[in-house]
Amino acid sequence: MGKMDGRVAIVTGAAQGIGRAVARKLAAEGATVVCADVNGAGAEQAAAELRGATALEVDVSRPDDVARLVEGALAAHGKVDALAHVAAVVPFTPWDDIDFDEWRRIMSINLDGTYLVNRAVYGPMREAGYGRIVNICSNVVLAGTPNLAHYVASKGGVLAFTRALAREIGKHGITVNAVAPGLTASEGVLGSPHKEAFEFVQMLQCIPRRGEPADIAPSVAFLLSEEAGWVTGQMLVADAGMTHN
Ligand code: 4PL
Repeated sequence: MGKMDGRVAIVTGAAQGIGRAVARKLAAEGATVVCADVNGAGAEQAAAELRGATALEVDVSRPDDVARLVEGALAAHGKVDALAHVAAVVPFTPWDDIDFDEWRRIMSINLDGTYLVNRAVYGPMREAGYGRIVNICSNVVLAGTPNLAHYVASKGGVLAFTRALAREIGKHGITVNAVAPGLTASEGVLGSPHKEAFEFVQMLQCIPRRGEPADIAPSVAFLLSEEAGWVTGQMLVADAGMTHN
């Protein structure tokens, strides 16, 4: 018996990192998972290891792709109960190098993507009178971490949007929450200069070890479960106590 038994969940960014760990956790809790990622082959691989899961190649910054995602989920599984919106890019760009193209690139994927995917699942969730949405934020909105001002701005947008949307659609039985990880050993982070920050970040955590994607997934699963229905518009910080909000 799992907390997601009988539920259909879309996970964006499911090919790697936190998204992949969330897809595994939701499947382990009984969900039928739709694995979406801009890396279509990676999404297929993620789905292949999960019973009943399907995969779709989706660029969350493209309205047509996102429409196809929700249509595909409905065609394959008949409903969308839950969304874990994890897809995002984690840049490492010193302030001197953030030109407008780089700013727009991050906003387009991280913030426009959040709007598009939340907007697209809203239709079927409203019709069903039930929905659970979790958007992945980051504790950088509390810490002001350097070398990613555009990313910090995009995640600040994700947090404020999550709160605002929760207020509007709670009356339809839909909750909207954010999970804010700290520095996590995802493929994206490990392939960037952020990996040099683990030692420093561990000094700030209450629990002094490297955060892994599997450390984040249970918080997402809780907020996507039916029993979390009295919690909405909140940010759950899963960062080993590095920050407080
Ligand atoms: C504490 O989300 O939360 C670096 C890079 N350090 O992306 C993050 C911390 C990074 C973070 C993050």
